[in-house]
Amino acid sequence: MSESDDCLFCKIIAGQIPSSKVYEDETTYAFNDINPKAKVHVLVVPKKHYANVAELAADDPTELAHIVSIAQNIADKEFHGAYRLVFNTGLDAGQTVFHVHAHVMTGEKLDE
Ligand code: IU
Repeated sequence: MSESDDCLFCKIIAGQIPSSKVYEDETTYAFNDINPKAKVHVLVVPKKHYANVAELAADDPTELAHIVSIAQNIADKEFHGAYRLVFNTGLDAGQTVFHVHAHVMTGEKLDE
């Protein structure tokens, strides 16, 4: 079994678990967070499995830049280009799903 066989977000990307899709292209998938922390809270994930943003940045910085541009596009549409972008990295930082995901929070003025 490969590590991604047991990965929740790999299953969401594959359509084996339902999600509220916001955007999809060849390399990247975005869906609404099931437990939103802002009016608009989207998770943007590479289709290829990486455990965290450091692994993604080391292996495919172009995909990381692509994820940032998707975040920007969501925020341009939802809240005049203002957004918070978070990559929780490691258990002690609150990462609970070990398939890298950008939290894009927007749609309203955010607390500081
Ligand atoms: P974290 O950075 O790994 O803690 O973020 C995981 C996010 O995945 C968290 O905000 C959850 O609400 C979200 N999530 C989801 O959208 N759908 C799910 O089935 C599960 C978690 I489990």
